[in-house]
Amino acid sequence: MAEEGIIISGSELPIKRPREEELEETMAENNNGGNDNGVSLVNNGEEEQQVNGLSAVIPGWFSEISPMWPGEAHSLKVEKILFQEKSKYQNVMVFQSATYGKVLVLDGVIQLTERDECAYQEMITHLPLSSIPNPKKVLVIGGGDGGVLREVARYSSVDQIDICEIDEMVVTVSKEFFPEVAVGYDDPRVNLHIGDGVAFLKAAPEGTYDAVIVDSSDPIGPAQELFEKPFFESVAKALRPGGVVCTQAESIWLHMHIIEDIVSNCRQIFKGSVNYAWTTVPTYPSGVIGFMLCSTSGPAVDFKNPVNPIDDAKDHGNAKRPLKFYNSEIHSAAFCLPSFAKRVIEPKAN
Ligand code: SPD
Repeated sequence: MAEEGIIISGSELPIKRPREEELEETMAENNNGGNDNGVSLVNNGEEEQQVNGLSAVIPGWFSEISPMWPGEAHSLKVEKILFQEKSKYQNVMVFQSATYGKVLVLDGVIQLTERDECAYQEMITHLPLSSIPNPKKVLVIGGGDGGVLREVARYSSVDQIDICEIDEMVVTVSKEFFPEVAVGYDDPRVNLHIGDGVAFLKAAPEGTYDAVIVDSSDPIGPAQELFEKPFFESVAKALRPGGVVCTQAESIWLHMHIIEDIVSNCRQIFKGSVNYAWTTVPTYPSGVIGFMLCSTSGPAVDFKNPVNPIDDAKDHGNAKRPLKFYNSEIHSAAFCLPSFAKRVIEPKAN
């Protein structure tokens, strides 16, 4: 029987769905006065910090506390805080960690680390782009750090790479502190638009893009609308027949209720293929992250069997380095779901 506040989300695992009021309570409890997600950013001081009576985990460590993953917090040892400022949209921070290189944090949530960013950026890009022949026009929504651009730039068939990032500070900070990620901006095919991705897509002429990649942060804060049905409708409209979208789609361990909603919306909107894939990223909550892959009606797309393999390409394009994470085997493996997730995501198959 489900406890109050616990919803069995169509699976045998008790997936906690934080109710609105629980989220608010958690945020209030963890509020450290400067961060909406209630993150404990702990100084390098000797004394254990107290945050509203709660122990601030371990001094000198960054702990990622958020109502999106209640009751747990991954921590990284901080060597030095390199940047911290509030942009128009969010808190932006960069710190040097002891074990993962430099880390980019938005509103208290890790977006990338130098050590494991390859896994996320390569997968969110190559899962969709290796699945269609000759992608030409690609749109990236979010992704202001430039890592997805770096990966899109590997495809010589691509002649236009548009990116719409809401927060200019993410772009400037990435260029300053993460040159190996922001190298994506050096490609002459890239057109950067600073603005709201939702509005950008609404205004895009119908059938413009071969692929849209939605590299968003989590659905609290500026990225919230990127997880909602009207946004997916705009994506479908902006894609050509048989065009593909790949969106950041959270963790099967933490967010099955969010994934269930995304899958249900996508099944209604995208009349081609609809698939969920996932991969490991050690510094993301629960150590995994998923991707929603869909195609519009038109030429069929089989995401599980890519027609445009990239991993044996000799030319690395403007990425200037070989792939670190992605390969054909990992592509196929990404679509293998644990049984509890399969029952929710692929109900017809069970
Ligand atoms: N929980 C954090 C998910 C962040 C996904 N976006 C990362 C941006 C990297 N380009």
